[in-house]
Amino acid sequence: MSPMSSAHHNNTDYNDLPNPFITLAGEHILSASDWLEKRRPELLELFRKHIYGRAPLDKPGSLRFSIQKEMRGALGGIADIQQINILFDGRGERGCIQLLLVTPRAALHPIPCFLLINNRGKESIEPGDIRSTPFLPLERILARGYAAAAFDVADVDPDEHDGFHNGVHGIFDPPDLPRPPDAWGTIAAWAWGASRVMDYLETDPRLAHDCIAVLGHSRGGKTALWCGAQDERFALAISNESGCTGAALARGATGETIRQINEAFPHWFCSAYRRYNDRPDLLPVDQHLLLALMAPRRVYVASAQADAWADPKNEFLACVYASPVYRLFGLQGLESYEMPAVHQPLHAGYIGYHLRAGEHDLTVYDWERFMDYTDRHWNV
Ligand code: GTR
Repeated sequence: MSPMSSAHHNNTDYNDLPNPFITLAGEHILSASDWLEKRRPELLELFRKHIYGRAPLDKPGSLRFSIQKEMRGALGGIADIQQINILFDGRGERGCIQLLLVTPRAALHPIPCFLLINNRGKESIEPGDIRSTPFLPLERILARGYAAAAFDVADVDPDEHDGFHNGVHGIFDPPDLPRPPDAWGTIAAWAWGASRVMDYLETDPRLAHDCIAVLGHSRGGKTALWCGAQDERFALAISNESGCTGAALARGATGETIRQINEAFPHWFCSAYRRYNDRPDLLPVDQHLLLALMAPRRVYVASAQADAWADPKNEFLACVYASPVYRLFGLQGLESYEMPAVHQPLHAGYIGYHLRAGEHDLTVYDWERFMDYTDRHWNV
């Protein structure tokens, strides 16, 4: 495929990217409705089967919510804070995701909301000692009229390779071994957890349910993209430096490779993904198609200049190669196929992008740009 002529790349690998518009059966997709009816479900299935694994259930029948804590006028008077327990049962065991929900007191309803997939430790989102941090700059978020929600990934599945006994794998997986090659990994479990949080957010009448973004950094960014791809209730998925098996194309990778990620984190993806350790060229998908699964909703990819491991160039190129899918919907994906300079965000299209100076991290700069983007497009 050659969706663009102006992106700078010399690597012929990119010419072999799977074409968004040709189905496995060789059928050409020519309309947005065909994309949604035929190609989108096929791609979701390919990502499940070969990369993230298959969640054994969607919303559990046992799902229920209980408000545990409420604090009004917190953070120096500007915020109302709630902690909500999201509870579910399976095989006799109970799971609980503790959701932190922080809303601005001064807001006009309905309030747009960012849901952060938190991978910085549960203590950082405890309502009792909540404070603004660069990773979750609550004061800036509230001052700009947004609500912030956050849950910790460990509530869904601890980030360790224990043979899939703890977390939601232990709660929901059939006990018989061996696990099938497409059994869900930890990233898929966290994405499932973010959807259960959305189940709750939808019930809060103060929130703008059509303006909820799912956002994560690094492993959390991979999760945000896989969650948003599947769960169409999210209007926007934001990937901050998600890199390998997040926003970055696997073909032609200059940062982390599939082999490196599978060896360092054997629990993140399904075991079938290991087949591609040294052969990304054999994958029936690549990560531009993960971004394209957000269409016609929005997606935002953020890279950092010194974060070579997350492969800014391939993160940007995934946005470039996802853009033709937006065009099929009559929408602009990226506004430009030239990689922008640092601190020159591309905000006009349905795919937002920025390159920040500095290292691998989620910073106030990143948050401010995400909110610039949603201010511009959400009419808030
Ligand atoms: C790294 C991993 C990356 C990224 C990162 C993070 O060690 O190789 O894929 O997920 O951790 O989550 O900070």
